[in-house]
Amino acid sequence: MKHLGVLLFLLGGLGALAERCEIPEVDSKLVEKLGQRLLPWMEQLSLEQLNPSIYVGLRLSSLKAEAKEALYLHSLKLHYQQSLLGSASSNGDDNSDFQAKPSMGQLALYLLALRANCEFVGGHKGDRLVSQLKRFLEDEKMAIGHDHKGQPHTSYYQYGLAILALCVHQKRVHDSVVGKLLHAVEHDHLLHQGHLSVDTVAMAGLAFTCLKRSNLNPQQRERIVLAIKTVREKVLRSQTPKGHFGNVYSTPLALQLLMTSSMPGVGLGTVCRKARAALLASLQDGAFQNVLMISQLLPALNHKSYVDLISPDCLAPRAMLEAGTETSSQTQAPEDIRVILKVSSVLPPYKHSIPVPAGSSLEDVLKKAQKLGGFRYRTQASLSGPYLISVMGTEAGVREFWQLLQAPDTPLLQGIADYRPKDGETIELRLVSW
Ligand code: B12
Repeated sequence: MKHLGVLLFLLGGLGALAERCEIPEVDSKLVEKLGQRLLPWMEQLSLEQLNPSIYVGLRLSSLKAEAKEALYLHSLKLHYQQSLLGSASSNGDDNSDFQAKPSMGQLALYLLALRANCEFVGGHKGDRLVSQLKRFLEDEKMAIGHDHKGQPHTSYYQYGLAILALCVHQKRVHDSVVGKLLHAVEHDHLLHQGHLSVDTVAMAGLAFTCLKRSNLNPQQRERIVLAIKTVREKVLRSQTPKGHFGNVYSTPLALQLLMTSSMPGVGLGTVCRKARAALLASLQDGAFQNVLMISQLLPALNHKSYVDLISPDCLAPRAMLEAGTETSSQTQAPEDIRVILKVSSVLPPYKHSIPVPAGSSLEDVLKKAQKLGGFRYRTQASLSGPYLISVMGTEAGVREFWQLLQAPDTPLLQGIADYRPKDGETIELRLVSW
């Protein structure tokens, strides 16, 4: 009888484990390699290059870069405060200084970075930043409108990020602001081009989880609890046969969300281990070169999420990162390949075969095409790298973007700086709505 009791207790324990998204530790060498890719970026200290997501990712990881980390936060403070609180107009939507002024989402990430260093935003300057972020959200709320028919100027991703950032600083936003994100979840509005955006859903889930834990909007508690359940289910349903949630690059945020709490009856442990295996395979294939992506992945590999920034553990032991010795094995000059570049969204349509050295990025292809003549493009710096904003003089308008596709119809999962086309591949740039 006693043995049966022990057995049931053990089985119960195993059951509880299966309901948590706990993934076995990943080889520390692999994690270190990922961290090392962030180091060169931490030496770029101009406003355009600064990336608060890198700082957040590192602080929530198992790695540290002590002196560099401190200097990086210092530069973030200097540049973000200067550009946000400087004399220029403060609404940020004036085209002329839009690029220089951090957006709503960038300001939110900056606040997450402060919290990752166990600081609460405060003082006169801090209060002004908080007010600015709240104003951004109010503007977005207006853009969505009373009838919820409109769209935020930025995206629901940034809307969720901003609520999350204020929440981890224990700053309350009005119920009506939270209400817009709740409505979007309740009515399946978190879509890109008609498809569920797993990153956006995961970000909304992280924001709601923070609100639930901090109890900042008690009047909406029931709706928040239900929305968390909804988004978690959506993320689970997005798992591909390989194991990713959505695609490889939305898996880190999805895991962050699933790690925030247990979920009975869905075999969460098994689901997350499958995702981990898929991520490891992608890591081995070299899929994680982009620093923003690495910054979202490192916390998940360390069993952390942005919600942990409610009360971060700044004394947690982390391994010191040393600069890596990744060397390229290429000794001879690479041979040339040809990439066919196609733009059908303009008149006359453009289609040319562009010779570039093997291993070139799509950005190298665009540069070469421009140099050869007959092709023009422009990019804008973003935290994910160069974002293509204009092709052949045609700039993407409101809710439009220049989509990157592998012909005939497969959207690329990487940007122009990271994607490396193969010999004979056709890449199309297509102006689409989202
Ligand atoms: C919203 C969003 C979009 C919107 C952006 C417009 C808008 N007004 O917000 C739309 C739908 C247009 C879009 C387009 C693309 N996106 Co997108 N996008 C996102 C999302 C959900 C949030 C970005 C964000 O706001 N970040 C927060 C703010 C504070 O950071 P930011 O740098 O200031 O934000 C700007 C950039 O992120 C830029 N942007 C958006 N996507 C991408 C992708 C790349 C590669 C670059 C360089 C820039 C960029 O738009 C943001 C607003 O200005 C992320 C998800 C994630 N996990 O990060 C995916 C994400 C970054 N996108 C991704 C991809 C692949 C693309 C596309 C390349 C898809 C394609 N085949 O064309 C294109 C970009 C093509 C181009 N012209 O260069 C991937 C990138 C993966 C990677 N390896 O780096 C992500 C992670 C989604 C995913 N899981 O696949 N995207």
